[in-house]
Amino acid sequence: MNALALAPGLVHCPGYLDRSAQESLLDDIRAVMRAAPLFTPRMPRTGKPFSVRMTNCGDLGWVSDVAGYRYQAAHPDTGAPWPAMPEAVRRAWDDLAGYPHPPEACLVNVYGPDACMGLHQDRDEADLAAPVVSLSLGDTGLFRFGGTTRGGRTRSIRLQSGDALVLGGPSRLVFHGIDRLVAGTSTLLPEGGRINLTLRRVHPPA
Ligand code: MD3
Ligand code: FE
Repeated sequence: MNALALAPGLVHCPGYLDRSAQESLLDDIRAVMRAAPLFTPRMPRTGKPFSVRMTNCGDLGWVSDVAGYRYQAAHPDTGAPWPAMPEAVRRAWDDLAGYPHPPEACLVNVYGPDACMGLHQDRDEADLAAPVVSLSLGDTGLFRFGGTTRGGRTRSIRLQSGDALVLGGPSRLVFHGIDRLVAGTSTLLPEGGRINLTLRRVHPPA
């Protein structure tokens, strides 16, 4: 496996999933989206919608609405439990996370051609000892990351279809986001756009 350490605890694995593994994972995620339809998250307080739509699989899902950000066991619109995490998602965690407990949540972010995600930290998880593992499908996303305080210098890399990213240790709390997509860079999604999965541990192990 090709693994590039971009910062302590931040590892980029370009081409982690080959084309057939991407197609198979996409089938799994389409089934997740049928069971748990995409929802539009909103900013706490203001209610401003995100440009990215989301769903989840696994025991817990990340949601955001006017009341705040949180993990919960039920879909915010249907009230149904989240569908199970596909086997391939679990395998990627076991392969990449280096953490001896299974992921509890897999957030699925769906980007249309003009969607982006502003710089933020992921700190809604009580278990910050576990890494976050990200898998990218579809058009290339320009991923920006900085340090653990806002306003420092940042770097940017291209996340292509099939790439994995592991964010752990000193990089677990770095500021990061997606500036934009690069249209026409993948044929995986016929309609264009990008899907990103983030595999997360929420609670410290019992
Ligand atoms: C660095 N997603 O869902 S994935 C997110 O491509 C999120 O949809 C982006 O940021 C996306 O919160 C970026 C890469 C990523 C994911 C989680 C991280 C980077 C991270 C958690 C901590 C530090
Ligand atoms: Fe994030």
